[in-house]
Amino acid sequence: MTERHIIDLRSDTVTVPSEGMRAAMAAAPVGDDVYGEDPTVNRLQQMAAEITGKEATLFVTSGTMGNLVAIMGHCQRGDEAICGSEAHILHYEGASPAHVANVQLWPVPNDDRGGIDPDDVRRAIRARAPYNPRTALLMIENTHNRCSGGVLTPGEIRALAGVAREHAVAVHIDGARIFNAAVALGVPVHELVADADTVSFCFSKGLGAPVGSILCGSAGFIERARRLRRVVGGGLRQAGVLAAAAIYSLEHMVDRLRDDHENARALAHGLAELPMVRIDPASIHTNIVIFDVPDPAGFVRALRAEGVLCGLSGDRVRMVTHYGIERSDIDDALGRIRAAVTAIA
Ligand code: TLP
Repeated sequence: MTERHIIDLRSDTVTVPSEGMRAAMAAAPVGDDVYGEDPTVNRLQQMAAEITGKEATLFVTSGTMGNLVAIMGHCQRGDEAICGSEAHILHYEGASPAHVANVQLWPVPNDDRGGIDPDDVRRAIRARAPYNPRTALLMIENTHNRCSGGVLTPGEIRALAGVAREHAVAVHIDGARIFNAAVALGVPVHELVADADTVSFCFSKGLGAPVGSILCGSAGFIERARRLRRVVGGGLRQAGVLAAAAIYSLEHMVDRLRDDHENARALAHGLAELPMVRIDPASIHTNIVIFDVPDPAGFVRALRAEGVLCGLSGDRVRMVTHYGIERSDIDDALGRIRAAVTAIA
């Protein structure tokens, strides 16, 4: 019997670099980036500035480092940062704000798409008093990981940023998957981030690079961030080999995110037809498919036995489409999931 191939839907982080990307990495001119002398890193940072419309940018190792350096740059020790109740920074970054930055997170409710009610932000901003924490930062996530890859529009972001601005609170966007949002809305990234002081986004998710994220903001902020990146061990030397993969991803991997979104929708429609799965396919706009089943951990185990890998998002099941997953894999996966569901039932 021939082995069935594994269909890995755990995350878009599992992508491996394509031949073209590897060739670009091998050919990259490099220098010491701690001295600011890596030409490929400098080129990437320039490209990211143009894409986001921010003055300056800084290549960092990961989305987690991008968010942490942003928090350290915007907040003093003992300050508070408001985030959504489902935010990645709150659930999955090792409590880095508390652990490293000595910043307290204050969650406000996320709706099903990852949206936040501006009135909740207004209520969460502390009055100035010697006994209150100082609210220094509002963090917005777009697309929203735990909220089914939900997309926030420029108007929604403007409304949230407007409340922050009234109270001199800075705004950071965790835009790990900002290109998914841009492609889903048909809006350029710079419009999505225009109202934020800083944004970080990742090359190592849907864009398919092996490593890397970038933090974007004003020239003064990025100058401070460069020092803070050093503090957390993120000052890399000949990082151009990594930046080359990131440049390649910006040049070749953005438009194909559309395929991931279509595959996610097809997956959601197929799942909706299965007994015991609860999902509204209309709620899927990007590449993250989250749904309810009676026994999520058992479901993930049963699918693993069928060669379909997926994971949990809280107490729900998560599947993510990405480079390397074709429409035929979705059809194949749905067949295997159907078999697993039938066996469980
Ligand atoms: N998300 C990962 C896991 O950590 C859950 C995934 O598989 O989706 N912000 C957002 C919105 C993210 O989804 C992630 C990674 C990060 C930040 C952190 O990025 P990395 O993993 O590069 O530190």
